[in-house]
Amino acid sequence: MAGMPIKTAVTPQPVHVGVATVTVTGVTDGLGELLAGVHVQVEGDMAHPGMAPVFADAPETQPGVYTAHLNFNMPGDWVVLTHIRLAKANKDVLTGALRTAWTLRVEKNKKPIKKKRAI
Ligand SMILES: [Cu+2]
Repeated sequence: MAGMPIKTAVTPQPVHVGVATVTVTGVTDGLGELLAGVHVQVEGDMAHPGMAPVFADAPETQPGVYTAHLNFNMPGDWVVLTHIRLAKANKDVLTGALRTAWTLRVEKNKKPIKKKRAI
């Protein structure tokens, strides 16, 4: 797997105090295919201590394009972090999990039932 070629862009440039648009692209399966069920959030942190971070959800506004409106509420140095949460499972993962559970159940069913002892 080649990894995700994630890109984050902030507009307008130069960035000024106030709401800016943060665009995240390149969330793929590593082979170039877009992923479904992805949740993207961006976080803005100031370099100096004592500032609460700002967050914004980035819904998918076009296929593979996630757009957030982040409020840079103070002049200074900001760091933008991108949080990407992938869908928890896909068909292959679920199929494998169900097959494993089925196999374990069948094996357990072959064992004799132990009667619980009354206390
Ligand atoms: Cu600040």
